[in-house]
Amino acid sequence: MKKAFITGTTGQDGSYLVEFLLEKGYEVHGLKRRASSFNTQRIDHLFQDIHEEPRLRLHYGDLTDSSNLTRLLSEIAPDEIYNLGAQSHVAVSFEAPEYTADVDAIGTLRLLEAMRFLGMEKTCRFYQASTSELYGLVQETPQSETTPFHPRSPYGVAKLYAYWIAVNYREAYGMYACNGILFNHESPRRGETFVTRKITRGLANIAQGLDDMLYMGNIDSLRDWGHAKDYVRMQWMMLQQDTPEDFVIATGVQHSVREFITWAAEDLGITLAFEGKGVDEVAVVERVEGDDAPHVKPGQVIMRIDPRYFRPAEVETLLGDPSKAKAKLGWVPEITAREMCAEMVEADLNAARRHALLTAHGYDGAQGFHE
Ligand code: NDP
Ligand code: GDR
Repeated sequence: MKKAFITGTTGQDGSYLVEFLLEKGYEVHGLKRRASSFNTQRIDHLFQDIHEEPRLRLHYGDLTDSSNLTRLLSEIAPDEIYNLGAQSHVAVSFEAPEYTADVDAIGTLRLLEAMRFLGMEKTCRFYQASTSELYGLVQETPQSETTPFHPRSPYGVAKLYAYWIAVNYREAYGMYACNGILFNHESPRRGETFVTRKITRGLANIAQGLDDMLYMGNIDSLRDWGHAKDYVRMQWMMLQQDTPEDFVIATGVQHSVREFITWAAEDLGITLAFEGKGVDEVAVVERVEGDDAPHVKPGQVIMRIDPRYFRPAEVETLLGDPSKAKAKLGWVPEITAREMCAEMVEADLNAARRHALLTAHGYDGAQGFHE
């Protein structure tokens, strides 16, 4: 039985990767941060009784803690390491640049050094969660494995270090280390403050009368969105090759944030019109059909721009070229961005309905719901 060690197990990708590897028959060890409240919601459905030789085991730890990482690797002796753990929010990285660098850049070094210290260079394979944010101010379109990097945030810069240190350890010590340069990928498990989830959750709440306005940043921004489920499959495939290589993972199709808002509204039976320009742009309801949005009326403004969500330096456009992954690994994404949006809206609408029902019956205990 192969053993995998995953950092970021409790995040979006970690949760799908754990599911995927358990199905493949792996013994999976996940790093979990100590938190003052439960932080394992995304993997709770995978828990196995610790008294019955579970194939999923969680270990307390942190990417800022070298001795913890070294001890865990020594005890577990994994065949594969997936380094998905990160302070992954681009806007937050401007607020906490030093922490972001510590976790995202030096955290990667700590893992690679632990592998070297333990003599695991030839026995363990390493996957680094690299990102399209490396391209930042894009030098060519679409972006491929050979496009020059120009990161635009402390997050992007930290991930640039992580990218190169993985390449360096591959070249210097012959390690099987590779980078997946993944473009944005989403799902119903996406963190609530990333743009797609903010939109699907925000509009579902408005539809159910739990909120009345969605405040957005730069809705002209263009992204290449895929589904996290498709992308974790690729993370595993990258570690099963004869030689380690870096791959771009993307759909090759680009949409704007405004388009995503339009789709999510459509999935709730709401037709929107965008009026005004710049910070004065608003989304006005033109028509409402079906019974998913009983609290929304024609003429109502349900989205405004709030400059607080603008970033000090923005990545305006990203479009990936996944040709290498297609040619060498036979990988093609199965879920389109439009289909993914519908899945996310459905999940958020179900959650909003449950909360609306509880609230209507006097249970105002939908804690954290309006945060
Ligand atoms: P999430 O933000 O959903 O998950 C991040 C994970 O990292 C969480 O499990 C989090 O723990 C953990 N983490 C944060 N800080 C630390 C730390 N100091 N020590 C240990 N673990 C930590 O991200 P995603 O699942 O979306 O992304 C996975 C990886 O892929 C990240 O590295 C991200 O930067 C990268 N990436 C993501 C893309 C995307 O579009 N989703 C695209 C390209 C790259 P906790 O749950 O306790 O917060
Ligand atoms: P990104 O994702 O920065 O690309 O990083 P995010 O969903 O946060 O933003 C995408 C684009 O939407 C614009 N935007 C807003 N973003 C947020 N979060 N909130 C808003 O209100 C809003 N309004 C407009 C942003 O300015 C941006 O242009 C994600 C993360 O998962 C990274 O970890 C990963 O590396 C990259 O994707 C690829």
